[in-house]
Amino acid sequence: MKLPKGIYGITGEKFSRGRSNIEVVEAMIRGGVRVVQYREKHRDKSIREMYEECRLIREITRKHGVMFIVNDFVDIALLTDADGVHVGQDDLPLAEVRRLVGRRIIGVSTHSPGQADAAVAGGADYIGVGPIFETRTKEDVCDPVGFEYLEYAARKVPVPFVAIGGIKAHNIQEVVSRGTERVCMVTEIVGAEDIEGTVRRFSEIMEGKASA
Ligand code: TZP
Ligand code: MG
Repeated sequence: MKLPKGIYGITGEKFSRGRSNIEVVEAMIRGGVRVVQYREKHRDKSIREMYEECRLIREITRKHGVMFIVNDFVDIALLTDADGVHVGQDDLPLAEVRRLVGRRIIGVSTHSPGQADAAVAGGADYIGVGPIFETRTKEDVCDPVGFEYLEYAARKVPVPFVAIGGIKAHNIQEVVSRGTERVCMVTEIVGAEDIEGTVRRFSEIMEGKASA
């Protein structure tokens, strides 16, 4: 299974204006996302709650043929039969994650060409590239990586990559024009009043059917 092109949907309940992760996922799918990542950094949410949410999201995504990826929690990914997991540079080492998940998809967040090369050599199925712009959505985020790294990813990285971090309506075109086929936005989508319409519009921009 290969990471689909287009908008990569990701949860972020803290930014979703009181709507649950489940409601947000349903709206994103109606808007046309082909992949959903469960990302939950709430310290007040129990593992049990996250597991139950993932079970539901797995059911919903499966019904619609949408890929489902779990951030950080390899155990929850396996128990809910997710299609894959996403890990950062400070999470479990890629080789160990591979031992646990077998043939499932592994995505790795990267912030430099060196990290991209290491992730590819280590068997990552796709990489995250970012933050492209400044963002306050993620705690302890590094400085923006700049277009140079984005262009490196577009030209040299042999696995799919998804651009992330501070991407909005006013700058998505700039990201797409540098060879990006997959884009992830957290606040711009989960915080939108009309999530479904927003995803549809960004998908059209990515397909070149609309301009921002
Ligand atoms: N990884 C790098 S930046 C980021 C993550 C999870 C947050 C992106 O959020 P936003 O709201 O799209 O800037
Ligand atoms: Mg992580």
